Amino acid sequence: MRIKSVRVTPIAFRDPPLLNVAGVHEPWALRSIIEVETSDGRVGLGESYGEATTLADLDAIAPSLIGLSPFDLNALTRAVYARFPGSGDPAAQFPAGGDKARASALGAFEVALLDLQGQIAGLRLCELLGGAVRERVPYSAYLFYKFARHKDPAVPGDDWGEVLTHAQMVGETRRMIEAHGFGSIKFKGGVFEPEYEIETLRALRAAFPDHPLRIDPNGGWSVATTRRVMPLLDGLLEYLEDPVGTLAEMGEVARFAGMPLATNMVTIAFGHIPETIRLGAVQVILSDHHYWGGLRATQHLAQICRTFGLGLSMHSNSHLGISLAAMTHVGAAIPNLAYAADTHYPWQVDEVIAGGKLRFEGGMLAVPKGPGLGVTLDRAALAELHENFLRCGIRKRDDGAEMRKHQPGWNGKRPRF
Ligand code: GKR
Ligand code: MG
Repeated sequence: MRIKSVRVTPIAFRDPPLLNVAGVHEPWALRSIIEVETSDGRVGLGESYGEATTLADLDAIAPSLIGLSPFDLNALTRAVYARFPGSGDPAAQFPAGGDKARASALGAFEVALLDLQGQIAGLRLCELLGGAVRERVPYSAYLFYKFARHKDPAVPGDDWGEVLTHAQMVGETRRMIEAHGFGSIKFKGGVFEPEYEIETLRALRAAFPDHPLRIDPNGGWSVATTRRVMPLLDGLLEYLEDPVGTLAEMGEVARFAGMPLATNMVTIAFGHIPETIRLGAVQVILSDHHYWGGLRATQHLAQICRTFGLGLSMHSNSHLGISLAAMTHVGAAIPNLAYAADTHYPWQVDEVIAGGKLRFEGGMLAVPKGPGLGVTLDRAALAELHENFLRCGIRKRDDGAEMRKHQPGWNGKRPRF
């Protein structure tokens, strides 16, 4: 059985005005939906970034997949690498660093081929990855400060309202936890002065005394600022995520931090691991199959983390159900997944998979019942979300430009504090 056709459909879905160090989310988030069809009519699915550069890569690679066996992942790797000559070691099974576009393209197609393999074998994707060590994967409540609505009056509001105060954040968290049962809290910082955000954390600690807490300023603090606020964080956090913006700075912070440091910003490829270990800069890697090179690369990373005594969890951007299904399969197959994974999913009201949104229970997502990813496309929804993409005019995420509509003087400089 061979690959007969490959379709990449850009989509845009509604996204609330969530705040972060880079600015504020635009009204539309972009993704790409990948369909790889075999000669016998099966369709394997993938989901990835939807920016113009990713779409150009995926479209350029797609024709070279025609005729391949969906089991030939090494041929997939060669086809993907041919698009990026000179971007890294062509013999490396998984990209090494400095080649995020290549790793992202590989991850996008790899999931679709693994979905096909599962369908052909009649096995769930997690079984192809070695078997489920857990049937339900834990996720965390992912909290953001947010504006009440987008600047453009034509964009309909969401029903979360404004979240800028400690009390509003406690309300947001309560709603998120009541709806989905999450047992851990990830709080997106880098928006206000750290002392203010730590007050918000204290309010969360008081309201949810048993939920592990994390804050992620996305590299928005300087080393000096992080040193200043470290005593205030003492005893509050499960881990501190990307307080500062470079690997060297994370190494400096690690020398005085009283808690583990996590990252999805400074150790983002295999080639970064030796220096990460040398500096002792990071204790938890937040993997993301979208840019580490796929689900097998994520497993490979998990093994490296075990070898070096690092914790592992998963990072998220705004995404829909195909990505969540893929995360859940790999999360089910990784024995040393140490923390509840991040997901933006509860912020999304749109969906592209048949049957509507996947449901968390007790903060966990059950592995979709197979075969493969265990999810299929809702074609009407895909068409509608593609229409959104055509109409919305956004081709590259720009949280800073969106922020300037609210605060014209915004410059997005980092570290902000
Ligand atoms: O969606 O605003 C956001 C996040 O800040 C996202 O862009 C990050 O990639 O979630 C992410 C993170 O953990 O750093
Ligand atoms: Mg992060």
